[in-house]
Amino acid sequence: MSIPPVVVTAARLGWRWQWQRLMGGLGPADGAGNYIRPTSDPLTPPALNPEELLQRSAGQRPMLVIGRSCPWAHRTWLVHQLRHLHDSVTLVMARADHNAGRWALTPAWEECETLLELYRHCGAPPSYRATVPVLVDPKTRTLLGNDSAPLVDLLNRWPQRGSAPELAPPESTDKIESWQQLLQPAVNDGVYRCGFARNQAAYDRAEAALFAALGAVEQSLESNGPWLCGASLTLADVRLFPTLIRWELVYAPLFGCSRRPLWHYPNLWDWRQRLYALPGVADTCDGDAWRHDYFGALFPLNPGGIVPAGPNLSTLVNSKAASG
Ligand SMILES: N[C@@H](CCC(=O)N[C@@H](CS)C(=O)NCC(=O)O)C(=O)O
Repeated sequence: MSIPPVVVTAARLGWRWQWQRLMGGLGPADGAGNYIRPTSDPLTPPALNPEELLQRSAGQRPMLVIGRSCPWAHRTWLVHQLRHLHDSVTLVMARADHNAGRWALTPAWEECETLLELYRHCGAPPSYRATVPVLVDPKTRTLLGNDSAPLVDLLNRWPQRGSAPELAPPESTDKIESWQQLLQPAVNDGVYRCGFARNQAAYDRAEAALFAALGAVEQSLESNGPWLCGASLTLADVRLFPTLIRWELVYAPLFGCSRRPLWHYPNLWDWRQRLYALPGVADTCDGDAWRHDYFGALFPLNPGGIVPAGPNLSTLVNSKAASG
């Protein structure tokens, strides 16, 4: 027996109403349906420098709390790896607890079993969002910063033993900043603006800005590569990589970033392979964790909870781009 059209229409309207409410749980939107990333007051003093911080904590190592699937945390993890900070900054991996919708700490730190408890323990105001990445001074129990863009800059200046690449050489500072101004809203946040858009027009705006920015990156790499700022790897590359390495696994299938596959951008494709091949970078990439956390946790985008089986990251980073 077929369902009467009026029942189908009512069910659709009811689901749509419910969906808008569920999407509100993922993040706020403006009146036109554009996703607006929630912000918290910055924790970081404006002129934070490693020497001052080390002095404050009597030389005790700070703790960098990250989560495997979070692209913002991934940026800080990359700098930790590339700058060989293993002996100077302790890395703590939080686990995404899908049912509770929060980050869990296993083992607990100072009896804090969740990131939220850690934030409160370190004096964050009750309304403060507990996000990764966060840099913590365990000696004074204070939060030193929880915004990935300035945190990578701070970690790049953190004293370490031995040689490591300088990711923000003075001659590239302006270029790094101008990439940040373009890519943070259009690409890093842009994929979320596509995925969390509340209507078609909001999605269309975000999607157009996203692919225009990818086009600009492709052109720049072609004329001035092999890295975003020219001859050497910088923080601009580090900030972009976590978004593009998740592309085929989560952003294209789940957030609708699928107008053109990345292999249609041969310079971008090679850039991603090159960065992935740098020592320590592959260790920061866990495709299974990304898939499980995104498809498992973002209920309004994937109510059935089914996690796709592929693609396998290794097949992507080891294959050639299409020509043309
Ligand atoms: N401003 C932050 C954003 C970090 C962020 O949104 N992290 C997400 C994970 S990808 C988070 O921890 N969300 C938890 C929440 O909002 O409660 C940055 O760039 O570091």
